[in-house]
Amino acid sequence: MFVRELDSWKKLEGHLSGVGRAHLRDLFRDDPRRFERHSLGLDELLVDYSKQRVTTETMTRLAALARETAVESWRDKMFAGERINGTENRAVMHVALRNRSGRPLFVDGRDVMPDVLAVLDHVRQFSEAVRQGKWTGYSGKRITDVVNIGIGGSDLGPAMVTEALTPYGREGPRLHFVSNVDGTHLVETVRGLKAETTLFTIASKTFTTQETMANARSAREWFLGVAKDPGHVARHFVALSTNEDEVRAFGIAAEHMFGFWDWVGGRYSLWSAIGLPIALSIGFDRFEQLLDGAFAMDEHFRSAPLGDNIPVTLGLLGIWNTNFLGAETHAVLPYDQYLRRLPAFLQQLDMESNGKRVDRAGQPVGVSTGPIVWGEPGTNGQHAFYQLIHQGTRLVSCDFLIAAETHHPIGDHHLLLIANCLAQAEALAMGKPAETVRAELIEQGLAGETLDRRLPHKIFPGNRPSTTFAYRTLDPRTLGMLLAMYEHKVFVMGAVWQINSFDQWGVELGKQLATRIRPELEAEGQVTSHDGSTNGLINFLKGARGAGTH
Ligand code: G6Q
Repeated sequence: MFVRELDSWKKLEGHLSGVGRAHLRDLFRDDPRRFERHSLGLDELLVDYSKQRVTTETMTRLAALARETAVESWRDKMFAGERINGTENRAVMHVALRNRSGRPLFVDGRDVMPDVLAVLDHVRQFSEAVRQGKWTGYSGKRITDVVNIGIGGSDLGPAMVTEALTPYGREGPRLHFVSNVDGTHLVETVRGLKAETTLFTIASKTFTTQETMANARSAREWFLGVAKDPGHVARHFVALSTNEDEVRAFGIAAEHMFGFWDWVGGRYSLWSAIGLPIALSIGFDRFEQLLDGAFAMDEHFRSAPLGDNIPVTLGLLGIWNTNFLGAETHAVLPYDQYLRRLPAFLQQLDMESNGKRVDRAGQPVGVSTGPIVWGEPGTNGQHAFYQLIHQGTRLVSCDFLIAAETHHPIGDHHLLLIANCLAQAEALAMGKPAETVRAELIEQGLAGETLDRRLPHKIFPGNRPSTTFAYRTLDPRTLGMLLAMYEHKVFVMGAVWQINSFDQWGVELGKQLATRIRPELEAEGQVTSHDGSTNGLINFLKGARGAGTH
């Protein structure tokens, strides 16, 4: 049944006309306990969603939607290793990668935990050997720099996490990430690095991704340009992959491969061997703390009742904002410089998972699905795009993230950071009504027509929904909790829309398209095999790069 035809959906539409008129100002005024009622906690994480445009009744009705779309049963299927990724006929078991309970988890009747633990042990041994200087480069010197070559899911997670946990990575090697096939990325990254002290981790689930393989080949060439002896490659190149044959064909021996499995989706893979760069950076014990945090969130997601369940609540609020209040985009606003790459990571997680137009049965979903996710750290964004969120014509839902304690307590910076974060969320919710603006303008000495002309420009309508995530400090465990929370939020939204959040045919298309044009760029003569625009562009670029056909 189409989601919009469900009884609970229709009831939410009816409910909207009442609550849609309510302003957050009034909701807070009318309910002094609104914060307690609409905030949730887990360990050191506080999730305040009282600035979302909901009432207790909205939440009850949203929970009814979750029940009618069988969110809990889909969640249980995921944990039970069922092949819920229907179009690829795969299980979705990233939760096994951080299953710290000692309980078995099964895919096709086989406990996957022994394999998971064996790879974790391999990651531990290798990361410790590199960090302790026992694994050296070909000249016997310790590894000082690690360059991860991977793209998409094989890049964004480790890149974001290692940056987020920079304070924990000071004793490890320096980490670098090369993803773009644009040669600039590799060249600028290895500039200044020494081949004898650089380790490359080639991260690719398939080990066939065009960009990654091109970068890996060029990295090997750069390395051999200095090291000369191909025998040295073994100490400087390791693979993180599911594809042993391709890894061997590239010249990396099986013992230098860190494996994972088809039930780990790329964008959910930072907990797997793809996390090796994280362990190299912060050390294995802290990598385990990251897993512990994710596991705590998994347990909560699995067991907390719908109304107290953080990922379920966030997912349902996402549905409410997207489908009922009409928000088309969702801004991720970490007030934490170390979370600079979180918006990019969540952009992939959310948009690749829920950017789908048909449901599991292949029928058009009939309602808007995954929002456009974007963002920047605060306070930078305040001096740029917040204007549109405050006074533009679109509704943008926002996530604010803020730590109570900073890693760098200099001056009163952190108090300023907290103050800005809270002030923005408050202003977005409460706005500034005409009466307040009028009083301010009068106080500034304005009157009559001048005042009237100025007034509308200075009104802030408010009623902009946001959730604030507050935590003690950004440590590995808290980051693990936050990331697992977002993974499950995306899961819940996909389950409500009845879509497959775990395939990515749009990405696969991208992997095929360029292979056709690539040879045409070098072929003699004008290209005529595409549409007029593509032909024109190909022929212009061929001409401009001296291929002599334009
Ligand atoms: C993630 C996507 C995609 C993928 C990259 C890299 O969920 O499938 O971003 O991670 O295309 O793929 P490989 O790891 O196979 O190189």
